[in-house]
Amino acid sequence: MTDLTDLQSHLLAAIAASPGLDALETCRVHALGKQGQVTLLLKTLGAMSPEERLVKGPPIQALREAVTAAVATRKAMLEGAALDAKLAGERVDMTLPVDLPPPGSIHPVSQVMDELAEIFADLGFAVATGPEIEDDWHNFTALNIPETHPARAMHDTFYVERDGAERHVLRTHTSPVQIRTMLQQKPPIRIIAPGRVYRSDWDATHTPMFHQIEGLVIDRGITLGHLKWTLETFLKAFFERDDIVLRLRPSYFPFTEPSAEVDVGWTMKNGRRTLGGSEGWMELLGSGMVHPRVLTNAGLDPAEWQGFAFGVGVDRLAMLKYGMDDLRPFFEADGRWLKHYGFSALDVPTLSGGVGA
Ligand code: 2U9
Repeated sequence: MTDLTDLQSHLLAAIAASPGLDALETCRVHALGKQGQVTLLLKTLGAMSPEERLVKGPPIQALREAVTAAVATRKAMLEGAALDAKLAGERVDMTLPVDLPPPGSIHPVSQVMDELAEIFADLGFAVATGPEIEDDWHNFTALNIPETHPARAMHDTFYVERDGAERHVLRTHTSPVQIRTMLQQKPPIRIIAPGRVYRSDWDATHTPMFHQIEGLVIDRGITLGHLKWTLETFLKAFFERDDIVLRLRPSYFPFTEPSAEVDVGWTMKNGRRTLGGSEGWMELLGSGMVHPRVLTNAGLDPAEWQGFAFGVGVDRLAMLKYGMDDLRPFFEADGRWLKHYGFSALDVPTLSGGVGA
């Protein structure tokens, strides 16, 4: 009996001290395996007389049960500890910063639009928007381009046909936004109208959809001088150079009178044409004083109110500022091009920090 008690203490101590599941299995085999110490004791029962077995059997069975229970308890404990260690190792620290760079970037057109909005906000201009599907009156007629006017041919228009409905167009310029603003708001008005416009044209310098920004100022006593100062101030801020020189050339647009095309001077620097100075000229904007008939169409008396307007391609501004020579990749959604020319979402243009990224 004392032998059995000693054996049980010895086995239970070894089981309780086994450091891992492998060591525990070794203990179990030593005690309960085919040649195990407890198994060999159980085998001795077969050779005993019934009387002797009645006396010696229960303590041996009790030993077997105690060892089996101790193995199960220790096993559950070791498995629980192993699971806890695994979970602790796999825990994700949500407070750690992600070290991958964000996969996207800001398209140059969006960046330039933001820069323009920032520059014109500083000059007191609000941003106005309007529909991209326009009716004929807002896109053409109100802007002094009636049905028979040859200027309609200047715009290769996409027409939108709808059964029974008045003919609509994909706006060919953002000018209808200014018409809508003048009809809704009393002067003085100072707005820019940025957005998508559509013309049926497709080559290295023309895409069927492109981006424009137009500006409109309506007030009393507005002159070409105000127009030139505004454009000069805007272009100096946009190209971040003080030596920007403008040249206004007489031109024709149906919605402005007089009309002027605006050239910007450039100089040769390291074999490249660089904006600034006046060695040569490149055409950049269209502009003029709002035509009296356009003012009348928008419900304003031209004897009281005058205004200037201008228009410029945003894609062209982006190409000039950021050195791209082909317009088509702007619209091809090529990740490599965007990676090269795109901007960080965190580089928000500000006048104090310089609008350019
Ligand atoms: C109203 C009155 C006048 C907007 C103007 C231009 C001249 C012009 C072109 C530049 C390059 C379009 O993107 S482009 O092809 N724009 O030349 N735009 S004046 O004049 C207006 C607009 C609205 C009510």
